[in-house]
Parts: sequence; structure tokens; C-alpha cells
Amino acid sequence: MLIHSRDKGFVHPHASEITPRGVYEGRRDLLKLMATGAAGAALAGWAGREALAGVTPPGKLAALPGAASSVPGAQTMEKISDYKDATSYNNYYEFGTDKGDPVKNAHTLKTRPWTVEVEGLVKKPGKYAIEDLIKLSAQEERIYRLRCVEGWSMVIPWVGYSLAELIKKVEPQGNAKYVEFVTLADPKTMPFVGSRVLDWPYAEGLRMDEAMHPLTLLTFGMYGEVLPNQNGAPVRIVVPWKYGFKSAKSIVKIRFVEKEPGTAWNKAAANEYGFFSNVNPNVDHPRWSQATERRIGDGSSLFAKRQKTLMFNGYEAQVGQLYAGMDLKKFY
Ligand SMILES: Nc1nc2c(c(=O)[nH]1)N[C@H]1C(S)=C(S)[C@@H](COP(=O)(O)O)O[C@H]1N2
Ligand SMILES: [Mo]
Repeated sequence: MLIHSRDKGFVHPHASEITPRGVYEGRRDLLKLMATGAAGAALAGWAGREALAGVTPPGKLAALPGAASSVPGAQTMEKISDYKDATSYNNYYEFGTDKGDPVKNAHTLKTRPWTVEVEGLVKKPGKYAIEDLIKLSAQEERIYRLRCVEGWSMVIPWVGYSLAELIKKVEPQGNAKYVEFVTLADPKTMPFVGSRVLDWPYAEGLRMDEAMHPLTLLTFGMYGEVLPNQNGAPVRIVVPWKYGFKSAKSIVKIRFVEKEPGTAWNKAAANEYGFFSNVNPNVDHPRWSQATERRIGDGSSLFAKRQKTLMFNGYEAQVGQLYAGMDLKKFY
């Protein structure tokens, strides 16, 4: 992958402390409580009030609240990344290859009308208007680490529901072994789709058991609002135990197939990006180590302290079993 190129944090409360409408709602409530001096014990566990500002979205996008998820692994005590970092330091090559390009350029993305086609080896194929897809299951908030293959990471509160909910509805046939995600490639609205950096459309894929895993999130929002364009509006996938590039943005087709599908980065450089792309500190990228990561927001990029990268991005307890017996150096 081409290599181009802060935490005012708080400690995230336990899931049980979060109001059903989600963390920032909870945080807003807490701010109100603090203003009235009534927060009392509710403040225990929160590192500081200044911190709360960083994770509140500016409120320009439509609200999309999600109930705090009870799926194992969907909550964390780690500091949530600043909204500003999560929405201005992006990889979305259709809008440029610099981290600052998507936020500048993605305003041209037209997210309505939007249809997602479910096709291939399923008993109930169909076209879903985005409005219907959003309503297909209850929205949950999942706080996931996102680890980019480039060596940085963030902690983001996503809103969506398990992809498994959709998969169950469309009833895959017995020979459906993989799910392929095809994303929008519209040269009229995406300035870099004409470039030769990648083979467009950007596509990704998962093995069926990975796609069915409850942590795999069909994602419509973040920080309690619909996805900003630069983060993959109106619908993307988030697969928290894999490198960020598996989490395809602005999906238009979900295809059930028998053979392992080609993926954008694998086609671009097969020796560097395998199909699985599980976060693995023990398997170096051919050009750099994957043992550590820089948490965006933790100080200057030049002297930033790095933290150890965890196996499966810290989701080993939940997903390790999917890869039992596999040689992870071979299937990287
Ligand atoms: N369509 C599309 N999806 C994409 C990408 C892309 O260039 N195009 N970049 C990927 C990479 S490399 C990462 S790290 C994540 C970044 O997601 P974020 O900007 O929401 O943090 O999106 C992934 N999904
Ligand atoms: Mo990435």
C-alpha cells in the first residue's frame, strides 16, 4: 500500500453505564448533569470534562443513534478517538491518496438515492433501498479499534448491525462460501477512480464464517450520526480484527460466491496484502513491521509513542477460533 504520510480522552464507561441511545447521548446527558452539579457518582470513571468535546460530532449530519451493543468485544475501555481525527485522517482512494484528501473531496459523493444489490448464491436476492437496509435490523453502537495496515489506529464508535442479520434474511445457498463487497466507482463524482492506483471498483471479501461473525458490522453511522462521506457513506463494512482496508466503504453490491473473490489490494500487490489480512503483529508486511501501531491523537507523528499491536487487533478471544489450524504466515 502506498504510504503517504489528538487524544483529549476520557475513559469509556462500561456498557452498563451507557444510556440506550449511545455514548455521546450519554455524554451530553452527563454534561448537562455536570452543569447542574448533579453528576455525583456518575462522574466516577470519567477522566475529565474537557475530553468530552472531542468525541461530539458538530451535529451537521442526521442523528443515527444505536443502543450500546452487548456483542462480546463491541465495547472497550480505551479512549475514543476525536471525531475530528476520525473524519479528517482517512483512506478513501477514490477521493485521493493523501489522508487529508477524502475530507476535502468527498462532498461530491451522492448518497441518495442509493441501492445495495444482494446477488449471487442466495435464495432471496434483491435490491435494497438504503432506507430499507437501515431499517432491516436494530441499530447498535460498537466501539471498535481500527488498525490500518500502514501502522496507525483509532478507536471509533460505529453504528450499525451485524452483517449476519442481512445474511440470514437472504438465505445463502449451500455452495456460497464467500461474500464479496463491491463499492461505488463513479468517475463523475469520484475524482481518483480514473487513476491507476487501484483496479476499480474497490472490492473486498470475507469467508462466510467471517461474514457471519457477530462482530462484522454493516455500518451506517459513527459517533451517533450517519456516516460522513469520507468514512464511506451511506453504508460500509467494518471488520475490526482485520486491517482497515478490508472495511470497504460505500458498498453497492453484496455478492455471494463460491470461490475466493479478488480484492482491490490483493490485486494491486498480492505479496503484500493477502485475502485474510488479519491483524497479526507476528507477520511483517514485506516492507515494514506490524508489531506496533501509532494511535492517532497520541502526540506528534514524529515522536509519537507506539503501542504494541495485538493479535487479531485485540479480538482474539472472539475470532481466534475461526482460524484454528491455519498457517497464518501462509494465509496472511
Ligand atoms: N471504497 C474504499 N473503501 C476503503 C478504502 C478505500 O480506499 N476505498 N480504504 C480502506 C482503508 S486502507 C482503511 S484504513 C479504512 C479507513 O476507514 P476510515 O477512513 O473510516 O478510518 O477504509 C478502507 N475502506
Ligand atoms: Mo488502511
